[in-house]
Amino acid sequence: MLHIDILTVLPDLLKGPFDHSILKRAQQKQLVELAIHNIRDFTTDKHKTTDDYQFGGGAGMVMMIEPIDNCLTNLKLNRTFDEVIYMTPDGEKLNQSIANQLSMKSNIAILCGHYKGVDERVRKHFITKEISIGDYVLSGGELAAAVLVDSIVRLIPGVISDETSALFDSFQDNMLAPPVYTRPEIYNEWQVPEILLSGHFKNIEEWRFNQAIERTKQRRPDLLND
Ligand code: 6GU
Repeated sequence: MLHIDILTVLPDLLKGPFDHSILKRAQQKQLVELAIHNIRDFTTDKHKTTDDYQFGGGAGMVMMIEPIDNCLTNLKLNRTFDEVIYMTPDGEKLNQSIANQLSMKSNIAILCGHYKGVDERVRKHFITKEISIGDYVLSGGELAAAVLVDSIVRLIPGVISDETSALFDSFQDNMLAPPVYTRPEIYNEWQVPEILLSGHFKNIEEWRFNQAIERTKQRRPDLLND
């Protein structure tokens, strides 16, 4: 079973996303174990300080190394991490391939950055992988970590009830997914494509494949070149 430890100064921000729908059921079915840890619990001073002014001056607080070291050291008593990931806008950009690889690991730790960032020595000595979720800046790594965890967990066999459905996701073959329709067949004179009602499974598959290629060509030609 995949076990994911998340280190954050804002644990409440992360509880919501993991407590609904697919992520909730995956935990109930014991296909994944998610544990959120408050870095503040691993401080040793009476003010429970997790960040401080940066050396050399400049605006913005920096997350201190000691509470993070204490938290990781404590977690390492129980497990050996395959990856210790730091969520940061200057990390490697998340894609389906990274999610696929991480879904096959056993133990992952995810450190959420906040404020101005984290003391560089944390990155140098504790972090094995740095991930960004795109070229824009978030206030902290928590929402990014929720995105990463969702992308990983839904790939674990058994998490999605229809076993094959994750295989047909957009990006899974470097291709976008084809359009989908449901009832009613006609709404405001807008018809569902005839072929989807035909019952010819082979023709439907072919139509979906062609639609996927067309959509990818139109919207994300860069994917076809990879
Ligand atoms: Cl991982 N963190 C923050 N703070 N901003 C981001 C990000 C991560 N990925 C994209 N923007």
